[in-house]
Amino acid sequence: MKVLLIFKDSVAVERMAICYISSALKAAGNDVKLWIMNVNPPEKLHQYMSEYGPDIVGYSSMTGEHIPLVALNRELKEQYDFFSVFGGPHATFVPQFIEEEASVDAVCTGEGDLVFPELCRRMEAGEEYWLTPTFDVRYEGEIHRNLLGDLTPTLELLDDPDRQILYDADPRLGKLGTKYFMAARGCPYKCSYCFNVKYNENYKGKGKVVRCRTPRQVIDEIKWVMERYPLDHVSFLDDLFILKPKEWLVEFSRLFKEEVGLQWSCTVRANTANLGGETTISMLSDSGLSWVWMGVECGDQKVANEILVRDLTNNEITQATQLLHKYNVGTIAQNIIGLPVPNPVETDLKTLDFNIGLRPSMGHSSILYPYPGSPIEAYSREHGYLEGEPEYMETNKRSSMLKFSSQKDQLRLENLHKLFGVLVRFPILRPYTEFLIGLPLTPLYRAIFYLWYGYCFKIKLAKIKKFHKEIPYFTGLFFRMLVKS
Ligand code: B12
Ligand code: SF4
Repeated sequence: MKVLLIFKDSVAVERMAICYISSALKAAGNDVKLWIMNVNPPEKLHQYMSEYGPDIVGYSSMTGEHIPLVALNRELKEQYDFFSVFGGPHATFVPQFIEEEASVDAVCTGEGDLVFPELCRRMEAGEEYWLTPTFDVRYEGEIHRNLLGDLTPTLELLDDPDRQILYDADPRLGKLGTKYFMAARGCPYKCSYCFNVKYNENYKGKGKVVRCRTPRQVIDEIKWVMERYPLDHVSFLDDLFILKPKEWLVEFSRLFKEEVGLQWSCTVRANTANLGGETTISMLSDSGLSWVWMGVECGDQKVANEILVRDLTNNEITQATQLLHKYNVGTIAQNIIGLPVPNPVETDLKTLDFNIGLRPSMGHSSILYPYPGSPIEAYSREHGYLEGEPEYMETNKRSSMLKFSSQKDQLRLENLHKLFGVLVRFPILRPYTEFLIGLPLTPLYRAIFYLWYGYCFKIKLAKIKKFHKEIPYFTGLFFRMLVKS
């Protein structure tokens, strides 16, 4: 089968879904090509479609991105004959969008590595492809909803992700000094704003939640990249990197230090960092761990535990931060503002103050987006903060979609989000915060937000050697993000 994969915009981060899907399809004998919307002019896609003539076009999409991708699919369907499949988080959590969109032939409602090649095989063999597990398929005017297949039992089974297809489709991505990897999938925690709660519910009884690749596989993947592309910093996208068994971390640290020898970063949860204790953090630091993403989320402990279901105390977060800093591991404190509470800005200012006290290497905040299927979506609806069918934007870095009692709060929290990192870094500005966030200067603050973000990542934390060469790429991204809705 000839399969054309399409996604919207890499935003400087590897789309691992594309790499895994591509390698699985190729291993099963399919021909696979990739089109990234932001990389090429749209008119070229028509030439590409005519020349390549794909049997299947597969779109990978998060919520928000699905809007331009569905529009593109509609347009392509008018001119070409192919089978269209949507996968990724939007298809997983809102599979019913197939009902509203007649141009969509199938949606993949979970992991695609094993089932997408099976769908292709059945189509090619003339078998009942509309009954393929995990897919909802439109066939002869009817939508067949099939049960989820099992989770891939272990990631060791999967072929190395096909990174080449990504770097060929977007050569500038291949030239960036930071590259992203994934050593494991899954997280058992129940944070109410995270996709994992619903995901684990959907897959209950269908396999292990947390699955790892072996340290050897991960190191070989990194070395494959090092031999072909510039690489200064290795960043892990795992939901919770530090969740791995101690022996996995020991083996990985040894191999990483001996065979890679670069700086790396990953995700931790404050209590897990504590549980790993001094020996783990000191070992990881010695292997090159230079900074971590750590969820702080909300400085109001009651809101953090009752609404965000964090199951952590502020004290644990403080101890974890101190432990990491003691071993020279920097921290990016991740926070969520604009929560469904009666006094959102007051709560957010508590979060700001807690962050100022923590003194992380970078304070970062996101505006709460109650993604479909997440417990916080249900909570927001039940408590009158979310109504109707909200239009999800492609990025949650812009404004809140919750309904607050005061219009002024919308502006204030949008502005606080933009200035959050700068305020954490320069506490001298704290007394002026309420004044600054009340000013109608959001476009300026938005520019400050992205510049600060870029500076912290590229210069302060990741220490990219040839950053000057990346400036044109990030300038383009900066303007794309400014206008993104
Ligand atoms: C890395 C990452 C990013 C990266 C790369 C994006 C990506 N999708 O890969 C970046 C930094 C760009 C990113 C950005 C955002 N992200 Co993000 N991100 C992740 C993260 C941590 C890992 C993604 C990943 O590689 N997963 C591993 C792969 C293998 O799994 P997968 O993507 O689900 O793909 C499997 C299936 O879905 C399916 N599949 C996928 N595509 C296709 C296509 C076809 C045709 C088929 C058949 C199957 C299929 O098969 C794949 C293999 O099994 C996930 C959480 C997670 N663990 O998934 C959040 C996640 C995807 N992100 C999320 C969000 C909300 C965002 C942002 C919108 C947040 C923001 N701050 O604005 C932005 C969007 C930015 C923008 N567009 O401007 C949400 C999405 C929720 C939703 N309903 O869409 C997630 C689920 C986390 C969460 N908060 O719950 N993100
Ligand atoms: S710890 Fe992180 S990955 Fe796990 S459920 Fe909570 S937010 Fe999601």
